[in-house]
Amino acid sequence: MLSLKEGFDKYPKPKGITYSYGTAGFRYIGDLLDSVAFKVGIIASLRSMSLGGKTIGIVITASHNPPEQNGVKVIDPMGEMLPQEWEPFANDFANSGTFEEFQKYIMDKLDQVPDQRAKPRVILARDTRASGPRLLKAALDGVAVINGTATDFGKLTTPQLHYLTRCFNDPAFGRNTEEGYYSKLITTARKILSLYGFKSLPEVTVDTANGIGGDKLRKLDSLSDVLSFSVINGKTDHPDLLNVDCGADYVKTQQKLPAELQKSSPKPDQLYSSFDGDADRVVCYFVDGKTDKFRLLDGDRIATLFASFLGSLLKQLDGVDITMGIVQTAYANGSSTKFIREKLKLPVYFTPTGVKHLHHRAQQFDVGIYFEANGHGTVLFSKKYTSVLNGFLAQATDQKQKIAAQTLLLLSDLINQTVGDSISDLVTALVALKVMGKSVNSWGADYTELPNRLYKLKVKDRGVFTTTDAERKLVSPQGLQAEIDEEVSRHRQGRSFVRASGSEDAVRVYAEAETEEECHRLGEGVCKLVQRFS
Ligand code: NG1
Ligand code: ZN
Repeated sequence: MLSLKEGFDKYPKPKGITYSYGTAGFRYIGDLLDSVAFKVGIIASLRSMSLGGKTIGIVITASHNPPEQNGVKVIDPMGEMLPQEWEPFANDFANSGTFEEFQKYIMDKLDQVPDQRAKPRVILARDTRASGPRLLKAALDGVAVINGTATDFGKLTTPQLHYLTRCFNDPAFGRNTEEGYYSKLITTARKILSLYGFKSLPEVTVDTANGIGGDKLRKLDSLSDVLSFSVINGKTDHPDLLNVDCGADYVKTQQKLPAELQKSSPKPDQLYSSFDGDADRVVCYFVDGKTDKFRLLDGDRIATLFASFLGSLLKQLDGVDITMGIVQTAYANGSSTKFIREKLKLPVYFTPTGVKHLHHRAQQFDVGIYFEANGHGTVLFSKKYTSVLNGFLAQATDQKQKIAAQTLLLLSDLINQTVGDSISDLVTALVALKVMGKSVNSWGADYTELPNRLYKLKVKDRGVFTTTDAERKLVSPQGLQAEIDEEVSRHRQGRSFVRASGSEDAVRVYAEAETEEECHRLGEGVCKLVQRFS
C-alpha cells in the first residue's frame, strides 16, 4: 500500500498549470491530469468520510471534448454535483505543489470529519478515452492512501455512474448494478406504454459520437423487447474517433447531420438522435420530406416536448396542486421561451450557464424541467409530487384520470433525475411522442426558431467580462453593454449577449434575430465590439 508521501511523489503536479474545478469537474489534456486524478481520489474519500461513509462517485471523462482531453468529476451521494463550498478546497488541493501543503490540506479536512472511524467508499467509472485507464489507476491510488474502499465499474456513461452513486445511498432508487439501470428503464417504459395499449417504441437510429453510449445502447437494445436502437458512430473501441465529425455537440454547433449520415441518405421525416461522448447530452433531428432540409430538435425542443407532455397530463387531474417551472439559460432560442410562455402558459426562469445552476433552480418546483440548448437536461420531481399523485390515485374513479396520474408517477422513474441522461431523455421523448400521437414533423412545427449564431473569440483577459442578470448583461468592460444594446436595437427581434466561457479560455458571443441576414449582421457587429479587447 502507498503511503501519503509515496503517493504524492508518484503523481507530481506539472509545473505552470493551474487546475480549476468547474461544473464539469477538472478538465485538461489527459496526459497532464495524473496528479489531479490522484488528488480527486483523495477528495472523494474525504467527502465520503465527512458524510459518515456515504458512497461518492468519481467519473473520468471529458464529455464532448476532443479525444486527447480528459476530466475528473466527483458525484455526491444523491447523484448530485460536488457542493459549491467544496470547490475552493478542491482547487487549492489540486494545485498544491509541496508535500507539506498537500498533507496540511488533508489533515485540516480530516480534523473537520465528525466521525473519524467513518470508512471512505468510492465508486468509479470512465469513458472510452485512451488516458482513462491510467487516470483510473491514479484515482484508485488516491482512495487507497486514505484507506478507502474503491469499486471500479469499468466503462459507463456519466449518468449511469450518477444513477449508481444514488442507488448505493438510496436503495429505493434502484438496484446498484449496471443491469439495474437498464431494468428500471425497460420496466418503466413498458408499464407506461401498456397503459395506452402499446407494446413497443419505434426503432431509432442513434449517433453515439463513437463514445461509450454506443456500447450501452446496444446492450439496452439486446435486453429489451420495448426499446429498439440502431447505432451509428458506435466505434466505442476507437477512442481516437470520439466526437470527431459526429455527436450532439457537432450536430448542434454545426447545425447539420453527423458526417456519416450526410453520406448515406437519411430517411425523410424520421427521427434520428445524437449523444455526446459520455452520453449526458442528447439532440434529435430529422430531414423534412417536403423541403429536404435538416431540422434540429435541440435541448430547447426536448424541454418544450416534456413540458407539453407533462403539462397535458397534469391538466387532466382536477384540483391537484402541483407547481411546474421550466428553467433555461440565455442560449435558449427566444422562440422556445415564447412558445412555453404563450402557448403552454407555463413560467420560464433563467439561470447562468452550467448545469449546477439550472439543477438548483429546478429543485424549487414540484416539476422542474431544465435543459441547456446543447441538449443537457432533465426533469426533477419533488417529494410532494409523488405523495399528491398517490393520494389522487387512491380516490380517482375516472379511468382517464387514473391513467394520467399513473403515467405521471411512472415518468418520475423513467427520467434520470440525478443528471441529464441521453438514454433516458431519448426514451422519454419517444414515449411522449408515442402517447401524444405526435410526429417528428409536428414536434418541429411547435415553433419556428429564430436564426441564431454562436461565436467564440479569443481576448487578452476573459476575466474582465463580468455579467449580471443570468449572464445576459455585461457589467464590465464599462460601456460595452450600452454599445451592444445599441447594436441590438437596430435588428428586428434582435437579442445578443456576451459572456466569458467557463470551460475554455474564450469569450462567447450569441446573436439571434428575425432573419438569417439580420442575425449575421448583429453577430458580426457585436463581435467587432468585443474584438477591441483581443
Ligand atoms: P461554457 O464554456 O461556460 O460556455 C459550455 C457550454 C455549457 C455547458 C458547459 C459544460 C454552451 C454555450 N456552453 O460552457 O452549456 O455544457 O460547457 O462543460 O454550450
Ligand atoms: Zn457530456
